[in-house]
Amino acid sequence: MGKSLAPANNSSNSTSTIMSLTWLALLVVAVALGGAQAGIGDVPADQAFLTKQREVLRLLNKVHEPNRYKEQVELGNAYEPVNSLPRYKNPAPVKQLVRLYRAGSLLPRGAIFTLFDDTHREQMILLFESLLYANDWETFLRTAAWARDRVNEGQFVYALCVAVLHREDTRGVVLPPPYEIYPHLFVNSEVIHAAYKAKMRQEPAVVHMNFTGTIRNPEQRVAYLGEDLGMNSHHAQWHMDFPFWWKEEEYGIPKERKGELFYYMHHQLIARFDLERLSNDLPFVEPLYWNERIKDGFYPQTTYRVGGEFPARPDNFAFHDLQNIKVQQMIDYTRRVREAISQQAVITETGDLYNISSPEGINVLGELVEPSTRSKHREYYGALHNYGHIMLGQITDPKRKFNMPPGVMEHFETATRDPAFFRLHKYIDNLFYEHKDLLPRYTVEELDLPGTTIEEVQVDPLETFFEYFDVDLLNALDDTEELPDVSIHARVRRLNHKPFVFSVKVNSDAERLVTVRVFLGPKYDWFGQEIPINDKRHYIVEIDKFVAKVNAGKTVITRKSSESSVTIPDRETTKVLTQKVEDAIAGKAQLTVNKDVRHCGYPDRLLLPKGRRDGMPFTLFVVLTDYEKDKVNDLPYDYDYGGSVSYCGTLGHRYPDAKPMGFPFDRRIDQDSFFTKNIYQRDVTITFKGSV
Ligand SMILES: [Cu+2]
Repeated sequence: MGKSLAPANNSSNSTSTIMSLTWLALLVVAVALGGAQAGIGDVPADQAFLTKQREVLRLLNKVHEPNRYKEQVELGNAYEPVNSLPRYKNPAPVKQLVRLYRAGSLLPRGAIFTLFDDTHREQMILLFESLLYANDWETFLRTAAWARDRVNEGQFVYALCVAVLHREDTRGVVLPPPYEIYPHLFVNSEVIHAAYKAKMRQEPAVVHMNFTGTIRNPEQRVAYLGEDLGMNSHHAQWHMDFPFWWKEEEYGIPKERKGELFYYMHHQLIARFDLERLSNDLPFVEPLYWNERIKDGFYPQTTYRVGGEFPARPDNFAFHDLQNIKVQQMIDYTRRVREAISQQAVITETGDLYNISSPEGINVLGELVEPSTRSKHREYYGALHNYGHIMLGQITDPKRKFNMPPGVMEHFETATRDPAFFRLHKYIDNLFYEHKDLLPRYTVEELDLPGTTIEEVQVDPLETFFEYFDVDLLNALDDTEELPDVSIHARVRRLNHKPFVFSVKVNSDAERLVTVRVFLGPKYDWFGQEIPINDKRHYIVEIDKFVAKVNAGKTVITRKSSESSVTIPDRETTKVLTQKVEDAIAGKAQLTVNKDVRHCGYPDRLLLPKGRRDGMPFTLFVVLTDYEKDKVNDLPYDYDYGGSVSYCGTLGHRYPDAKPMGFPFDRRIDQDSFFTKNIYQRDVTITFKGSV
């Protein structure tokens, strides 16, 4: 899943195949787990690791039904967590979890879980902590096997995945893609219906899926982005890597610059959405506000697995008071946050003022607005982002009169389907920029890299197209153990681009390591007017960031689009993953495991916006900075941290770039002094080459 800076293996099936020297050993090939090319962090998977990988895949198989793996069931039945308390670093959560289970107070299996519901979330956290605090793999597995058939499946999947991502002894374990664990959240009801029909006849089927809505709704032109499976997975995985409920000190696992990353990743999602809008002749997305009607409605046309449509929102709907969150509160929270921004200081719980005028201020603000558990004052500044999700999710049944299920905005897996997601985040992003715009412009000394000049940037023709992709619906359908699985897939349309290579010609007065930062921005706005750089910076998306060595004299740095630090390739399917693991356990193949494997990452396919048929002009920027000043640790300069650091940071390391995220476009720009010799811009054209 990760990418590396090592020479790439270009085999078309994206696995690395090492032919052995003897014919006898020909059957045993080494393949990388997770579908990635073999990278720097790859090591051979031993039997102990393979067993862990297999057990995790089994635990996540058909989670809506009772566990089919007898050994795991027996392990769970025989396990009594409260008799094994010394096996947990902190036994309190598991004790409490069992107490709630015995009292029948846990969210039942089959019920809809949402992270935004306090009770649902608190119970999920108890399970997560039980799994995290298990002293060893054995205890972890027993706890998970016990919970698999006793805890709500939504809570179980979320807690298990976050635990696997954060335990030292499960590093490198690959999780199935979320759209295969719960396909219902990713495909529409029509598809599920057709899939059931096929399943009843036990016939293999491929069901075509259309995007939500009709062409009479202009927003539908960009539904391919908001409803993209990879995009939704990226967003869901990001919130697993950086949960808002994370207790850093208690868990002993720091999440450095999490508030800043919250701002930056979401800012980039909106900027990317805006570039897609421009490509489709739509203006930039407008922020929403609490006392204004939401112009565009949304009909998700998606059904929960247990039944019940996701609630729809008609056009021109207004926000309403919910039982626990009032519209006026949201307005008050906003005013207080803006006050803090203009004063460049937030009020803490003890009534002190905490300065946010330094570059680190954005992190404090991110923690305040999301909010994370590190909010400087939760009561005073509230929970603008999280409550925003809830306000939108429950907008059509604010008094719970009709007991409607949670809306798409109440799951990270489905939130980006609703165009209001981008409007909510634009409103939040504007707050972040109110703050950023108060910071001083970068000085020429901060921007320049003396002695280093970019002479030229070349790039292949940039071309995009639509293609079809089949999603495995195996887990969407109830069945019985006696019936064999038949292959039923949903066929979705998705954006992709031709792989491209760019090269940067650098002239340097000395050998040095440079961070190469590559960005793409719009050239013209919706009215066809050229956008000045100081406005353009809001719509600039990061394409890549990597470290390269330049020699004294001229150096040409080349880089492939597939190596981008923003993206990950397609996730491996559960089926392929399972097969690889079984083959490796049986000794038929050798697996390599990447301990830095990432599940979070923007899809490689979406690296470029769609552009237009007749070619759409964009601006490409390349910025070189001094790696010696950017580096935060002593790892090799070309270490790739699993491949998707730009939007996803790392797991287990510091964010590997000391510069503010989005540098140098995150602050106001004076166009007369901005373009030092190490900052280069040129026009590029993105051409959309037809549809399927
Ligand atoms: Cu989000």
